[in-house]
Amino acid sequence: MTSCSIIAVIGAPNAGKSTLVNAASGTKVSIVSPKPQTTRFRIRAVVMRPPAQLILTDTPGIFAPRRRLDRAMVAAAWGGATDADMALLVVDAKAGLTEALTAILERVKQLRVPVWLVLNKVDLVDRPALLPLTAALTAEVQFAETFMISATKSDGVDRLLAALAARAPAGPWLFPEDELSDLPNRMLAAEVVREHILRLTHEEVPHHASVETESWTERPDGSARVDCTIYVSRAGQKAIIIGDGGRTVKEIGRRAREELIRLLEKPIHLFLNVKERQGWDEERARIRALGLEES
Ligand SMILES: Nc1nc2c(ncn2[C@@H]2O[C@H](COP(=O)(O)OP(=O)(O)OP(=O)(O)O)[C@@H](O)[C@H]2O)c(=O)[nH]1
Ligand SMILES: [Mg+2]
Repeated sequence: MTSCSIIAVIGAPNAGKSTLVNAASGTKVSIVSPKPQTTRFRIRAVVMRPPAQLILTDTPGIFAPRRRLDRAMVAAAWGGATDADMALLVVDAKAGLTEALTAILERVKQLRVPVWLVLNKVDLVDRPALLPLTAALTAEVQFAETFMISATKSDGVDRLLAALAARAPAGPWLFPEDELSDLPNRMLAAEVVREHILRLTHEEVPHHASVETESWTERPDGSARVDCTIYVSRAGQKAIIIGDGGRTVKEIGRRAREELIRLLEKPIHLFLNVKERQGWDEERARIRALGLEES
């Protein structure tokens, strides 16, 4: 008899949620960067542990939102948790009990679904230091289970998946078993471009950049032409993304293209166009284009 569980992966920005989801699925479904607020919308990864199918929902990090975009992101994260059978609260063990995490715990208490605590980045801290942190967290919220993992090293991830599979409620699989994620290729391309913007630019630029795939054309030779637009809020940000003589945007394109070729296993011709669009992060259409609904 098959079983199936929808598991929301929630937590503060930069806790390692997307890294965990990628480690669990054995491929890259969600972009990762050292900067907070990397993930902007929910992405479902399908992880097969027959007879169980685990659907891990990666969500945006939860923080105090200011912009319309931020509010939609945080709403997507909490929405992910309410729609799920259970939730994993991923905590950066190095960062510990931050103010942001304290605020998240307050709302986690009100969730109706079971929540497991996943202490991540244990490779960065001494084991003894984990005990007071675990005690402080479990004093706040009654977690059904606690796991200690290193998502980058894939330490403890298998054990976590085995426990999730054992607990999955009986029922039919919701996705075809060879499906890795629910992310369409157009969104994947835009996300991979954004990942390299996050990696190659700094300060306010990454958070004011958004990427949309304008067109995707399959060619008779089996390759695809992909045109993406990078939206930024100000002329200065556009200049930074373009770089001296177009150096930065070329490098973003080169890295993104290489990665897309690897992920999609076909030749890709990637064209990037940078547009200044003041206030895009307050624009409903741009936010909807990211797959976010407003609450
Ligand atoms: N040392 C170490 N670093 C980790 C681990 N897991 C994630 N990281 C790093 O932490 C940073 C953030 O990882 P992400 O997976 O993007 O974090 P996230 O929680 O998805 O972040 P948002 O999408 O911004 O909410 C990246 O630089 C990761 O490489 C871990 O187990 N150990
Ligand atoms: Mg993420």
